[in-house]
Amino acid sequence: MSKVLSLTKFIIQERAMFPQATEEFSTIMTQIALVGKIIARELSQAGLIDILGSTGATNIQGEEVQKLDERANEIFVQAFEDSHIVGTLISEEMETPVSVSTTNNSGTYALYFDPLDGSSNIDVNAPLGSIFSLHRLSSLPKSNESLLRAGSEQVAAGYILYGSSTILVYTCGNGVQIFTLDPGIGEFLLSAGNITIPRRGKIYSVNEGNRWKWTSGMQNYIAYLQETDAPSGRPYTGRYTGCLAADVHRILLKGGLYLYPGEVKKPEGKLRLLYECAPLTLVIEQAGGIGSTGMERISTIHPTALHQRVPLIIGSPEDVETAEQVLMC
Ligand code: AFP
Repeated sequence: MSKVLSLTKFIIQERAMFPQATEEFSTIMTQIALVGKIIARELSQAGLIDILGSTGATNIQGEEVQKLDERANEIFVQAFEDSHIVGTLISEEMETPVSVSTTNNSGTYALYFDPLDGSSNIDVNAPLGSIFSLHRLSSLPKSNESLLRAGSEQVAAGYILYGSSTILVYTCGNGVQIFTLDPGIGEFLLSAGNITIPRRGKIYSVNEGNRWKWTSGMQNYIAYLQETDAPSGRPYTGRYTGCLAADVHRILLKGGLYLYPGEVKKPEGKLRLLYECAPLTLVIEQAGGIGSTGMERISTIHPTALHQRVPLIIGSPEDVETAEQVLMC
C-alpha cells in the first residue's frame, strides 16, 4: 500500500523544511481545506435542495449571481470571520473588501478568491472550482490601494476543483502539490507531489465562439494550431469546459495552453487579474509554465483596480512563448 499523507501532515513536514511555510500559513490552509469540503458537500446535494438557479441579482462584474455563487462566497467569509491571521477578504463576488480582523495588530494576511469559478456549469453538473490567492501585508490595509498587489508578491495560491473527485492544488513557492478529498474520512490526501507541466503540449483550450471578436493575430494563431504539421506536433486538439480551474488543471497535467484573449471591442478580456489570472499563474509558474497576457507576464502586472480584467494565455512554456511571439508581431 502506498504511503498516506494528509494535507495537515504534509503542511507540518513542509514547515520543518521551508521556513516560509509558517504556522500561520498552516492554519490558513486548514481553513481553505474546510471551505473546499463544505462547498463539495453542498454541490453534491445541489439537485436535492433548493440551491440551483439564479438569485435574481447581478454582481460587481455585471454577471447574474447564482445561488451557489452566493453560498460559496458565504462559506469563505464564515471560515475566515474573526480570524487572527487573515484580516481582509477580497472576493470576485463582493464589491468591496471585507475586514475580518479582530484586533489592530493581527490579520495581516489578505485572501483573494473566486468562490465558485465556472458558474455556467452549476445547473448542468459540470466541473466547478474555487480559486484563491494569499498575500502578506506589512500592516492592515488603510485603503483599497494597498490591496492592489502584483502576482509576484503572492505567498501562496491554488484552487479547489469539484469534478469527478474534489482536489486541492496549491503552491506556497515550493512546487505544486495535489491533494484529493477522501469523502469517507473527510481528509485531503496527497495524490501527486512536485508537479511539472510538459514543456509543450497538444491541447488548446479557448472559447472559439468568440473567434470573430478577436484580433486577426489571435485568429491566425488558433488557425495555426489547427493546421497539420507533424514535425511541430500540429494539429492541436481543442478542450473547453467553461470552468477555468478545470481547463487549467488539464493543461497543468497534460500540457498545451489555455487562452482567454482580449477582443477588438474589449481588449481587457473577461478574466479577473487578482482572483483568477494571478493565482493560476503562480501555480503554473511553480510547475515550470508561464502565464501571460500575450504582451506581458501576468505576475509582473501591478493592478490598478481590484476587479481588473486582463487577457490570459497560460500553460506550457514553449506553447505560451510561441503564442507571445505570434501576437507581438
Ligand atoms: P465565473 O467565475 O463568473 O463563473 O466565470 C467563469 C470564467 O471566468 C472562467 O471560469 C471560464 O473559463 C470563463 O469565465 C468562461 O467564459 P465564457 O463562457 O465566456 O467562455
